[in-house]
Amino acid sequence: MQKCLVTGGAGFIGSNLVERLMGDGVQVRVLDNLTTGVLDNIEPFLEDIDFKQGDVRDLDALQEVMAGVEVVFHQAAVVSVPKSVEDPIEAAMVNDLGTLYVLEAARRASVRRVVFASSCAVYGDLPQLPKRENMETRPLSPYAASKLHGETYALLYRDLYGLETVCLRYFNVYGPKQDPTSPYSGVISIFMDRAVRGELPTIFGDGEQFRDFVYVADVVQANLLAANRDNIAGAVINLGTGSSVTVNSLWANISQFAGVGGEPERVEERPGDIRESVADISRARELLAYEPLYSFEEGLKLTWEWYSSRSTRH
Ligand code: UD2
Repeated sequence: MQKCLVTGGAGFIGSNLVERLMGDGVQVRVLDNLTTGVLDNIEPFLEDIDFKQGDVRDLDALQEVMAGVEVVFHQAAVVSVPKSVEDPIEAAMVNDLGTLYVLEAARRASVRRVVFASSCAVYGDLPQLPKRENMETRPLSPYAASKLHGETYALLYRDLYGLETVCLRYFNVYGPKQDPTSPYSGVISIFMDRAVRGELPTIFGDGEQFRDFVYVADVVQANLLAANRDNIAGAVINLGTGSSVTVNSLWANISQFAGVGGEPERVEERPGDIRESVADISRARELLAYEPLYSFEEGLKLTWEWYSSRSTRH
């Protein structure tokens, strides 16, 4: 891969991807409208990447940044489920139409492959576990619907136009650069942020609900594999670790790093919360030769180091 484009490259996952691509010597372009992404995330690379502030709803801007690009990593999106419920039109404009524009600009620019950031949200709360890609989908939010629509378009572009597309269904991604400031931020970023201040978190429900938490460097690794492996065009692939951790044990781990004692506040279960989620990652193993490289303990330790160093800088 010589030249690539990362949409949403100033966001949490996008900026981690940019960092790795730069380390690998790839020429990187970033398109980000800086709505949720921040330049701070890519500040060390700004001189060496081709950064354009722009929106995926702008086909002209997309065509401009797509010229000469071999691979597109499409990470830009309205990433908040509750925001998508508040404003489903905006979510559809950015996530549905924006993805269609990205695919169309890629087709026009003869891009080789587009890797699309989809989500485990497409499964909804159907009870079967672990989640496998051939299971029924049931989006419960405009966000989830938009990710499923993005997958549909990606497959369509492969079938109609021969554009190689690969969809990765991210489970609960965590790690450095995840923004903890919104009430809907990822639980690990919120717990870390509390812990560095010596504060206790709030746990919704009994805390025995569990998630498949995947460290961002493994998500980056999988994106690179998805960009480079042969014969995977048209694939939809779960991206998790295959194991799960409860919210209670998550806090137990973080409170140990932080040396924060005491009982977290416990409140009612969050409405609409999914009780249990874990990925079957056989397909990722088979098609991508993907193997998570970071255990939960390692990922959590690296994440803790990042949040604690950030708090001393600010
Ligand atoms: C994740 C994704 C979301 C969507 C969804 C699909 C993130 C940040 N969100 O939502 O985009 O794809 O999966 O199912 O990855 N919790 C607490 N206290 C807190 C915050 C959270 O107890 O202060 C609990 C929460 O009730 C939930 C768990 O932690 O049971 C995980 O919450 P989350 O918001 O990090 O992620 P999730 O799985 O709801």
